[in-house]
Amino acid sequence: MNTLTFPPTFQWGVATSAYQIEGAAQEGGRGPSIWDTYSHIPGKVVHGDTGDVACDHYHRLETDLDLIQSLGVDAYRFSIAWPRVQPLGQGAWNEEGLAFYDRLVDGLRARGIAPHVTLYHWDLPQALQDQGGWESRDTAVHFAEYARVMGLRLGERVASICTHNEPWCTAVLGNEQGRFAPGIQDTRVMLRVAHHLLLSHGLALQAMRAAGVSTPLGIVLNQSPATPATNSPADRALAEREYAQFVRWYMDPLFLKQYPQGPDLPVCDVVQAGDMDTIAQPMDFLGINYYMRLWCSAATPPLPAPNAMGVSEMGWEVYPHGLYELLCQIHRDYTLPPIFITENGFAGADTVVDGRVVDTPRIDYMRTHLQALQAAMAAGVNVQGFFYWSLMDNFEWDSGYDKRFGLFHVDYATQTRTAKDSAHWYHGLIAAHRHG
Ligand code: IFM
Repeated sequence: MNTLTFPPTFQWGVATSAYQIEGAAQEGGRGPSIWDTYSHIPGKVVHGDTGDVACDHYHRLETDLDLIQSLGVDAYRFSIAWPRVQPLGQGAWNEEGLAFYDRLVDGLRARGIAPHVTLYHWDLPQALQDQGGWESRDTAVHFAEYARVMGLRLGERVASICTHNEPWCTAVLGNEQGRFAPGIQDTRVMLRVAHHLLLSHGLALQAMRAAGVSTPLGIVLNQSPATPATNSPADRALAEREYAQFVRWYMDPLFLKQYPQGPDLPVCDVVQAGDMDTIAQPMDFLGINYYMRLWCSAATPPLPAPNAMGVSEMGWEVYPHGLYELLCQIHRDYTLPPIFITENGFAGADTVVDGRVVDTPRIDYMRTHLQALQAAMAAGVNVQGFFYWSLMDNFEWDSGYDKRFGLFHVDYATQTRTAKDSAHWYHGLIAAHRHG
């Protein structure tokens, strides 16, 4: 641990999202989201799991706030369920839902923890999906109004507001691969969705700023460097293409006002005059979620990744150096605002034995990724904080409750939270920084 030294102003945090922890899916006036619909379709989620109850966080807010505080973190990143505050995604607001987030924000502040808000972590109101979802430009307009209202309601009490979490996942997993809600498999739709997500981000920043919201505003992107499996032209071309579709498809519009272009790259058919200017609003911060690299082999069958440092329960290669590579690359390619690592985490086969969860691989994952982060900062990348994903085990989308990312183990039968060894390790790391 003593090899990890971060500046005294560095923000240590943990992250969650609404659908993954809240539960209370039909309570407090909440409307249905696309994940309620999707998770209830047989065969879509492992074991037929849904977010109906999840971690029951909605009912356990106060004790969960104490849990967060027990880690000694500076910051907590959470998302607002749009259908909880505006059940149809347009029109009437739900005061009971708004009051829940008031309590969350005020409870964090009372404990000395800075709230970091995400407006969209994939739970689109079903009523908007019924009108075309993100394929429709109107959804971007509704999102900007939602952002304006939330910015006015919470802005003065929170440390940051980010528009979208991982738009690549919404676009590609939800609308091209059909693995996530709403379960569409159509590349043309995916491209339209990606564009309207980016447009909605720009419109939301404009709307919040025009309303006088002075909170730091940004977006969160999942990013990975792309490694060609060999030095062959085919592998290198594949790596370039995958990087363009995964990273540059979002970064270039946001920072260079254009989509990547090339013979192998698709073209989006809904871009209107002025859209790229709208998308490229100045940002106060950029959130990066890093889990693994893109391993690119054009061979049939593909050459396997080396997996020298193992794989997580998700089957994801553990590759901490990729965080360093990625941060240095985007630092070279763009003029960036301050960066936060808004997610980084490990899914392990965690079990409680005699009240303890020994999760050494997670501690190794955190330590090695923080070392890579430290190296990137030493190389000049401006990173101001790190949020571990996740505070506690939760609903891992199409993997249901099978995959455990948390610092706290959750027994879903009893809703008992148990601190894993990694929670104690993280607490110690933060305390060591605090006390110099
Ligand atoms: O659980 C997800 C989260 O919702 C978004 N980023 C990746 C995490 C792990 O898959």
